[in-house]
Amino acid sequence: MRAMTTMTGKSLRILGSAVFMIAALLPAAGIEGSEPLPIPPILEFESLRGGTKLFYLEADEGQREFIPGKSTRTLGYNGDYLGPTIRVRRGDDVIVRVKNSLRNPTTVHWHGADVPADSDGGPHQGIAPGETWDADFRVRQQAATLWYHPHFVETTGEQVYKGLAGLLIIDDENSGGLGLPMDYGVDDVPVILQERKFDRNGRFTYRPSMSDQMHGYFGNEILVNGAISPHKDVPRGPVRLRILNGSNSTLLRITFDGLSEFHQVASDGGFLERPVTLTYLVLSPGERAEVIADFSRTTGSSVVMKAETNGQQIYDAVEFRPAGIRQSAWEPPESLVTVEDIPESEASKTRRFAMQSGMGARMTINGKVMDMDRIDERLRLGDTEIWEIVNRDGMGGGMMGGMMNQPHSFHVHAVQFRILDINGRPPPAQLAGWKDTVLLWPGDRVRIIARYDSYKGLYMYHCHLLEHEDNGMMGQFLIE
Ligand SMILES: [Cu+2]
Repeated sequence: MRAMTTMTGKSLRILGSAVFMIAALLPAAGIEGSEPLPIPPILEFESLRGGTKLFYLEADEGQREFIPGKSTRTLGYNGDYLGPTIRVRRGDDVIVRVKNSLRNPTTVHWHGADVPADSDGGPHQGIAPGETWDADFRVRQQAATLWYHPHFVETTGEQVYKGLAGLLIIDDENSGGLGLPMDYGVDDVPVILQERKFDRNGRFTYRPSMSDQMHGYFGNEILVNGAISPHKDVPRGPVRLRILNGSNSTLLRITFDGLSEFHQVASDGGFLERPVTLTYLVLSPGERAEVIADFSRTTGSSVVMKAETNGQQIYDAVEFRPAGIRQSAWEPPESLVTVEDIPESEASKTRRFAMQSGMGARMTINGKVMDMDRIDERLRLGDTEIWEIVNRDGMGGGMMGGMMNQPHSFHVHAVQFRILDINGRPPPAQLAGWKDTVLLWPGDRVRIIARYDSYKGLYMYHCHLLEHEDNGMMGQFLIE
């Protein structure tokens, strides 16, 4: 609970981004006695004949002392908590060989990746305990910060919660030449944020009550790459942070105490057209953002990344300690990439998806809970479609919908999409690039457009609040 402020007050539980209070009226005190920010290692690979890169992942049980003197039972890939960073280039042929050493079935899903359906790692690619599964794909998409995590039926929340997640970073021919920091672990730093609940004995408790299943499982600490309030020594210059909200259901509003602004350069699926200057950043579960924090602009010895939750907690997530020669102020490049528009006129169809709490703790899309044996939507390979998503758990939803003011986070497999509009208005610049997950505040209506032109096969769309996903807020689409 150290370095955390708990706020209460029902009046704050109101709609939209106003659920986040203005963070950081506290002084930028350093975090005393903290451990260094762990950096997930880059996973080594074997080169096969023909150049295919073969990576090995093993999901296993472990334990870690997140809280000194208290041992926590965890799950991890190739280690006790989280997993290594898998780093590949556009054009690579990749096999990831996954061994399941857990006691339960699992899968590994490549969130945001353009991969064949049978390598997607969705609920149909279950790996039984003791078994091994190969994901086999060619990297065809642009540079981006993606991630991987389990996606088995109804146990995704628990397995991710206990530690199964890692980053998948894609480089391409453009990404090295943009003048962005790219020294991994030094000035190009992964930041995996996960709100977690520890009990008095330091154990992860994952026993969602009915209310937790409806609203999401929140916590009392935030882990950053698996550490509580760690610190990171950084150069006194621009530092790129690859931020993932890896929480189960917690929305995060991120600010920097000691830096009045920062620059977002990439969203879920890759670079934005040009850097966007921000004072805060909101990420729902599953979303990523790459930002440049320019530590040449701070005179102090410490900048604290604050993470404020929609459960009204404010955490000191990580303390950055700039050191060394002050570099000149970072000049954002005029442009990063060209983000090609998908014209609405190209769309052959508009589909509608209503996200809504159902009976009990069941969660629905278009009134249905997930059924492995039901195909919800059939698409034609090569088609462009507009999907209109509405969060009915808002004001004015009637008896069923109006009871809850519940955000949702809509994720589509197989594609990166563009947001056409949010409640009829064009998205803000930081949401105008490639996305695979979009936050819907209560009552929101969001239209997205995508080309379903990669592979035939069965893929998922779902709420990325994992308690909602596990309780049925998921559907299947077949590209044929
Ligand atoms: Cu949801």
